[in-house]
Amino acid sequence: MAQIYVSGHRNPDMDSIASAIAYSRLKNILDGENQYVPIALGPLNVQSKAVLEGLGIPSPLFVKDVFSRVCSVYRKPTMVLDPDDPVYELVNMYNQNNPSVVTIMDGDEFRGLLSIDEINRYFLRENTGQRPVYDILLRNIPRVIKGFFLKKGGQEMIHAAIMVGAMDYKVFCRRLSECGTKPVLVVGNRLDHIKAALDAGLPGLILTGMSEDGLQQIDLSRYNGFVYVSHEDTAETIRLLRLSVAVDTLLVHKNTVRITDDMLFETAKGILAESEERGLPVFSHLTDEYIGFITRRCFLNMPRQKIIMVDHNEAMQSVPGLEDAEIVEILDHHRLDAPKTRNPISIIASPVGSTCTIVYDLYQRHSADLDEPTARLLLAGISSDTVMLKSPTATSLDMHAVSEICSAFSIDYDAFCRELFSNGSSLSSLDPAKAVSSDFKIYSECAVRFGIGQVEVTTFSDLSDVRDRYLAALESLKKAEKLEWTMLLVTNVMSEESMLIATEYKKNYKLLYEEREKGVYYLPGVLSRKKQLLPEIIRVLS
Ligand SMILES: [Mn+2]
Repeated sequence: MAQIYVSGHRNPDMDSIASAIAYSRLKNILDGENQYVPIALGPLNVQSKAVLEGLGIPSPLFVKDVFSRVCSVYRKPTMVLDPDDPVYELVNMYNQNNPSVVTIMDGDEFRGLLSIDEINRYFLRENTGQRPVYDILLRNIPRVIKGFFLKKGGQEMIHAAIMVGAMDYKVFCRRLSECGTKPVLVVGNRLDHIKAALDAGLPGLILTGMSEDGLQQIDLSRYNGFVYVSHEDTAETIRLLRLSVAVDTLLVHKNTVRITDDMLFETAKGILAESEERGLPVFSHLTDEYIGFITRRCFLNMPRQKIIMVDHNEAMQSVPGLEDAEIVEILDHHRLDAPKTRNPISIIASPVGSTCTIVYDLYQRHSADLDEPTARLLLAGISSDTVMLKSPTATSLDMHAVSEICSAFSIDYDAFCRELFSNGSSLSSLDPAKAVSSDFKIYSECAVRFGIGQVEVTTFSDLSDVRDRYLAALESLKKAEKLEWTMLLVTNVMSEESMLIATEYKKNYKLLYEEREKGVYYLPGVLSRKKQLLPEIIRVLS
């Protein structure tokens, strides 16, 4: 079951929030195979918050971006060994499961990753010319070689070479005396050799093919090393002894870049490509704990977050990381400037007053059950986007949806709108920075990047007093977003007209509107940013 995000635009307004929630609900009714989750790309505006609270509908999930990250591709460790475990077990894991890497954990502490490369290196190291020396961990011997300890000396770990006592007694004694570091001796039922080895103080003896009688005759009273009785023959005993070495000795610690689960897919892929390792460990960016590893196989396909765009279709107004995501559907009432998609998708775009009208229409078309909270939510979205159906963007379809919802749930539309716009305020009651940015849209036209915010008020009376503060807020937003022009459409929902506060734009231009004072224009009858203001701005730019 895939999780599919249903997302409105950045700086979400009532229509974006309402259509994302209501459309997710419809999709979940129609499609049981996937899970549709409404998301918000920023904090809700006052109106949306009040409507959701009033209807008892939870706020959408806040999502910062949809970049693909390591967290969706790393692999949890299933093959784990303790640093003391014998190489024998590691080799068995490879024979049975051929894992890409095996994790070495000392309790909760991450020690390293081992791959077939380290096993190869271990056996190659044995053939570098000199007699190899091993770290023999005594407690591993019975785990690997069938047999028992006749005596355990004081040392748990012995650093020694391995020697076989198969030669003639005299040759053997000479060899022993010539040895630099004393070896661990593997020897059969040869009592003279055994006695010489005990006297020479070798660190340990492994006896093969011993008779009961022979064992009785060995005097260990003055010997401090270990004696192990193997049930295997000499060749097999030596082979297994080399495999009893702890995996810890195979770990070579290098300073590699730390991979965390929040790292971007492409970044981690690049690091792994540069590295000579088969796998790199992954740590939680929150707790710093080891959580798994990445291998090259993790990066064959980038997992893409599936997303339905509602109430917008332009990448610039959409969730950051959209380029990593898979757009599966678009539901919108704006001009079309959608990103290229990889697969065929469904687009429902219609020049109606609100995306919620399209969602309402889809509920009708699918005869899906529309419950009262969702119906009221759609009504709020339509009324907000069309300014109570007064905006020139409002169509007969919007009006039809409103009248059907109102009659189905006996809603007094005037009272509904009065409550919906009761948060409408005056400019001086708002924080300029917030008012300018809360419903702010960025456009790119004629190679000019500019942005227009919109705010609804119930009076213009205080505009002159606060003009400078709003212009300053627009200037800093212009800088922060690296734009060439920023403006705020201040819409009076009562008198159905707007004022535009605009920063200076470099070229000589002349807006069709009357400039009432420096940077403030009067826009009679203008309620819609996209349908009325935007065409005029584009005209000026082109
Ligand atoms: Mn809309």
